Amino acid sequence: MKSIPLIFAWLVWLAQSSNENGQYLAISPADDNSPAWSPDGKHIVFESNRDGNEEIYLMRADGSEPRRLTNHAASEPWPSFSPEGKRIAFTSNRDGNLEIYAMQRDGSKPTRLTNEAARDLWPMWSPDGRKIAFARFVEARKYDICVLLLRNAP
Ligand SMILES: [Ca+2]
Ligand SMILES: [Ca+2]
Repeated sequence: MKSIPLIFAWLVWLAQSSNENGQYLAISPADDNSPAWSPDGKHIVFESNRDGNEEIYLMRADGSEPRRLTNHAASEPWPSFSPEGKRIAFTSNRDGNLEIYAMQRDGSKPTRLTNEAARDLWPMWSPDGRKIAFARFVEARKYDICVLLLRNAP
């Protein structure tokens, strides 16, 4: 039997296991984290360093068709879908400081939403699409929860 080239191995590695709480699918052995569902349940947005640098990816819920949405030397963790599924909020230090950004679901038009010296991270969209809650680092072991009111919300 021919061995599977490593570059494709993660695409076909779909382990299924179960315990008393249900079944889980381990979709990829790469260093992937920060998963979030699209509102229609068809996709999962997540963070991965599979290309050597933390970026945001979108894949179908079965792990197929992964697509990189960001391409920047900075770290880009914690993506979150807007409730209508058209935009994705995320965290990035691409401007030298952790800030909240949003982009279209195809990765286009990344826009910075915060501009504070404090570290701003972990955005979560409100169900009405008009606000984003996030955490702001204040000092060691202390974060605040902040809410951003979006100007161009639906
Ligand atoms: Ca990056
Ligand atoms: Ca900041």
